[in-house]
Amino acid sequence: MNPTTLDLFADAEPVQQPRREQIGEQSYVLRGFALPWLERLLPALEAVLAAAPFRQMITPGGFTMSVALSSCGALGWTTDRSGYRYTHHDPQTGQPWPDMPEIFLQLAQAAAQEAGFSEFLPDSCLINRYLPGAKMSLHQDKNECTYAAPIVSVSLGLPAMFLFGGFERGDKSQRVPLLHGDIVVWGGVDRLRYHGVLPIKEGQHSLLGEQRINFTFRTAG
Ligand code: MD3
Ligand code: FE
Repeated sequence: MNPTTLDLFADAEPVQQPRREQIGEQSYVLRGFALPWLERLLPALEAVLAAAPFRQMITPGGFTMSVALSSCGALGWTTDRSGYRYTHHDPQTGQPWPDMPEIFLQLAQAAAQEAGFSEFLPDSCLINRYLPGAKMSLHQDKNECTYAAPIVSVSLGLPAMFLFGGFERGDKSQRVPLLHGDIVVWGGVDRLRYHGVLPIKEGQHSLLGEQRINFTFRTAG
């Protein structure tokens, strides 16, 4: 055979995306990072949701959020007519939010480490559920007591188009597709960037059906 026509890649795998994409000075997408954890993550999620079911909350402006929420950990993010805040108790049950499962904490810390944040100790995990059509408008996360800690977000189920903006509402946003198993870590100088999620498109995910679930780990207290 003529060595110049030898196809070295004839039976190789297709080229993979880099495992870690940098989307900001201190922001990284870790593609597929959560996939090996799912077998342990999903049963823990079921247990949290049995104690604190998804519910739609009302914004201070009187609108019902399209995203349904739950939380685990010492603090849970809530909103009602009187404002956005973190609480120790689930306003719907009057009970403390469910403990953060050990496997949630381990995953969040492993992801933070991968992005250069080695001391991450989240006390809150907000669980967002998006059905097709649900969205999250451009906003900043400003209810936490410290901005020194990063935020870790885990995407499961249907894909989403994440908007990663600047420091003012009107700044241009970059669009970042987030797929099942992707984790994003934001910290440092990127912590107060505006961000949002475009309306989720109709679809069926093989494991989670017609929904997207996002975990957002934060140090809130
Ligand atoms: C980027 N959730 O719950 S991931 C939220 O996919 C929220 O459910 C989205 O925004 C979701 O507040 C986006 C989380 C996220 C959180 C904080 C950020 C992304 C961020 C702070 C700065 C930049
Ligand atoms: Fe946010």
